[in-house]
Parts: sequence; C-alpha cells; structure tokens
Amino acid sequence: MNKPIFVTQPSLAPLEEYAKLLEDAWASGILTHNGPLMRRLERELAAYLGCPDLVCLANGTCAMQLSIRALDLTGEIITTPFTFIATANIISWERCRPVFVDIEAGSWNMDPEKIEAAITPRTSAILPVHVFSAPCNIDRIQAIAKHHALKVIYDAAHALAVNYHGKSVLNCGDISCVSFHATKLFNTAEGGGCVSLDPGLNARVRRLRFFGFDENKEIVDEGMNAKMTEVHAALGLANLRYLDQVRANRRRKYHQYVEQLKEAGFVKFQQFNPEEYNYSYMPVLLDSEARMLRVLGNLAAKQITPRRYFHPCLNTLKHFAPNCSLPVSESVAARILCLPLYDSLVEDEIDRVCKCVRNA
Ligand code: T4K
Repeated sequence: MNKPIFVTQPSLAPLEEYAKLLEDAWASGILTHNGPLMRRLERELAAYLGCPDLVCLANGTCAMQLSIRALDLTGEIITTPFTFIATANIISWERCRPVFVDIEAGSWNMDPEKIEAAITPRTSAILPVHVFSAPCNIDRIQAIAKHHALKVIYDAAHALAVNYHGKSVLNCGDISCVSFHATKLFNTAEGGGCVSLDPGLNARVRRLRFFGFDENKEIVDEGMNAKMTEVHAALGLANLRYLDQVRANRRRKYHQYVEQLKEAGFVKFQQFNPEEYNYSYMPVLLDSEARMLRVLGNLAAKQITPRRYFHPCLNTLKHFAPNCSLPVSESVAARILCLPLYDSLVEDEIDRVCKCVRNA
C-alpha cells in the first residue's frame, strides 16, 4: 500500500538548526513583542528579496487587513474572484465591499482591461492577486490606479522570491502582502509580511500590529495584535537558508509534471514568464469540469489528494452578492486542480499522479 500523498507538505530546515536559533530566546525569556529574532528575520528577508524593508506579521490575512487600515481605505475595493477566500473576506471584514472583475484566460490573474468598467465614485483601491506566484500585469494596473487616484495592495501571498522586470515583485504598488503559512514556499508555520517603499506606511503597519504603540510605547494609533513571535521567526530564519534549494527543487518537479502531461490534449498549464515564477504550486486546467472530477476520482482511489485551488469562484458566493457573472473566472475555477508539489515528493509519486491524470 502506497502512503497517502497530499497537495503539499511544509519545507523544513533540519530540526537542530531551528533548535539552535531558539537557544537565545530560551536564555533571555523573550518570546514575542518584536523581539531580536523577528527583527533579524525582517532584515534578512528584506536583504534576500531586495526590498528596502519588510514588516513581519502573524499571517498573510492580517497583512492585508493592516494594509487596508494603514491606507485608510473605505467603500469599494476591486479584486479578483479567482483567489483564496481570505482575499475577499478581509475586504468585507474591514467593512469595505469587494467588487470582482474577471481574469485573463492564460495567466488567471485579474484582467486589467476589465478594471475601469468596475470603478465607481466609491472605489478606493485595487487589490489584485499574483496567483500561484505569476505577477499580474502590474504596469497596466499601476497606470489605471494612477489615472483614477486609487491605491493598490497586491495580495502576494504566493509570490515570495519572485521578480518583476528584474526586481522583487513585492516592491510594486502601495503595499504588497505575503504569506509564510506552512503550505507556502517559505514558511514560519503561521506568518506573513507587508512590504512598502513608503517608510511612513511601514512605520504605520508596525504600530498597527502592536496595539497602536509607537517605539516609545506611546499609544498613537488604533492598533491590534498581529505580531510574529520569536518561535515563528526562528523557524523563518532556519528555513530561509534553504529557500534557494527549495525553489530549485520545486522547479525541477514542476517540469517533470509538464513533461508527463503535455501530450495529454486535455491539460493546460498556467502561462507565465519562467524568470518570474517560484513554482510553489502545480496548477493544471482540465478541458471540462467532468474531466476534472474524473481526475479527482482517479487520484482519490490512490489516496492522492490534490486541491481545487480556487473553487468556488468567489463572485458566486451569496455573502458577496450582488456581483455579476464572470465567465472566465467561473470556467477556470470549475476546471482547475492543484496537483501535489513539495520538497519530499519523489519522482515515482509524480509518475503515479500523472498516470491518474492521463487515465481520465
Ligand atoms: N491570499 C491568498 C491568495 C492565499 O492563497 C492565502 C492563503 C492568503 C491570502 C492568506 O494567507 P494566510 O493568512 O493563510 O497566511 C491553505 C492555507 O491554509 C492557506 O494559507 C493558503 N492560502 C491556501 C491556498 O491553502 P487549505 O485550507 O487548503 O489548507 P490545509 O490545511 O487543508 O492544507 C493543505 C494541505 O497541506 C493538507 O492536505 C496537508 C498539508 N499541510 C497543511 C498544514 C496546515 C501540512 O502538511 N502541514 C500543515 O501544517 O488552505
């Protein structure tokens, strides 16, 4: 009997390296409140990514929440329906209304040509997602935002260690939000971060994550608790040393999948620039929902669980109504499947997954 295969598994540094990093925390008893390990992780990540600064937070969802707050957004925020529920939920959670626009058929990212029709006097921002790490058409989105005086927050949950025009994609827009969840390319178990080129915004996000305290512990803003602990930061520091290796490994496995599936006439892959992708997911688009369900059944019979990232299409959820029908997003969401992709996945397992797909 083969062991079950899940859509992903965390990439983890050797346990001894993690434990070593925790020795100082054990000695000092400092476990949280913007401690030395978290500040070191902020510096090391910013340097690794080529960003001037990075603010570590408790998770990627609160990175978006604090960004909405830091920019004082209200009213309507234009976003994509082809994303994880967190993106749209946090807009509503912050008492704004998500307005969905359709995606491009090849990149599965927000279609910039559909944005202007969705802008109203109530629109305050655009919140696109770099889905599966492929950068959106940022040049076009920024031009539209500038023309209409809108803010831009990028949900870059998937897009750590991705460049756009040779520079970190996280340096784009007013703020970019990353996730360091256990299932991501780089993880701190739970965690996330905000990147902005505006030092004032970074300072505000830092205050918002810490109850509104400034550096002198004066209450200067209406904040909450979104701090990253030392225990999480240590895991990040340990894992960061392996990030290049993890990315290269996943890239190799991604191509093994493509080699085995490209001849199957019913499988399509995401369109992206290979220099601007981090290979954290293995999304495949089947030619019909019926075929996708057959693939799912074949895999389930072998104890292999892929994920329908992202289904359902968020504009179809009742609590976001009224929203119009968005044919490209709905069609992609009905036929997409993310196949298993992670460090310890071996070639034989990829072969088994591909066989199930081809047999559908
Ligand atoms: N924006 C976008 C576009 C996102 O995709 C996400 C999160 C966010 C924002 C929000 O970021 P965070 O607030 O989460 O930092 C997972 C993740 O929980 C979620 O972070 C991620 N996107 C989403 C795409 O995937 P689920 O519900 O599929 O996770 P779960 O727990 O079912 O895990 C999937 C598989 O991973 C399991 O079958 C086994 C494996 N796994 C999972 C965990 C948690 C492990 O091996 N170890 C683990 O610790 O959402």
